[in-house]
Amino acid sequence: MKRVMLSAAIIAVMVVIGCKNEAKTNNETVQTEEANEIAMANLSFGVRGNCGMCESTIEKAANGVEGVVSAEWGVDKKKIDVSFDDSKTNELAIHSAIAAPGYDTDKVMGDIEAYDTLPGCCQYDHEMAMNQSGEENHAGGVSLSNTIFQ
Ligand SMILES: [Cu+2]
Repeated sequence: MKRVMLSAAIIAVMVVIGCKNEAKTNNETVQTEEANEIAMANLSFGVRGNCGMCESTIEKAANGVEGVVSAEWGVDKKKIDVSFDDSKTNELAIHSAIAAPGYDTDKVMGDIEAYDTLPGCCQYDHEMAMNQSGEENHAGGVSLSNTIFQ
């Protein structure tokens, strides 16, 4: 009879330890998910370009950066909206990726040799105002609105 009691006690202890371990694992999983959400950043900045072909080149360049989740460039405002995982890449890497095929951003000048090989219709004016609000604003020119938020 004593042996049976002892066995029951050992089983009870093991069950308690088992539950504690399980609870701990669940907490760790939740923390990892929170960390992933915090790492997402949104960014908008000016990029010069003329047409739909420019749009696909600019967006392809931005999307080619590891960690970029989405990139949308608008021909009217000369502005790109990018969502990215800021644990994998950063603002300057995205600007540089767009500059590589020849496009000016408001932080990095487009590669000059790449610009020269762009189709004629895509060889935008280097004086073009970028990151436009959509309203006429010749006096203001470039306005920086690089807000990174979660
Ligand atoms: Cu173009």
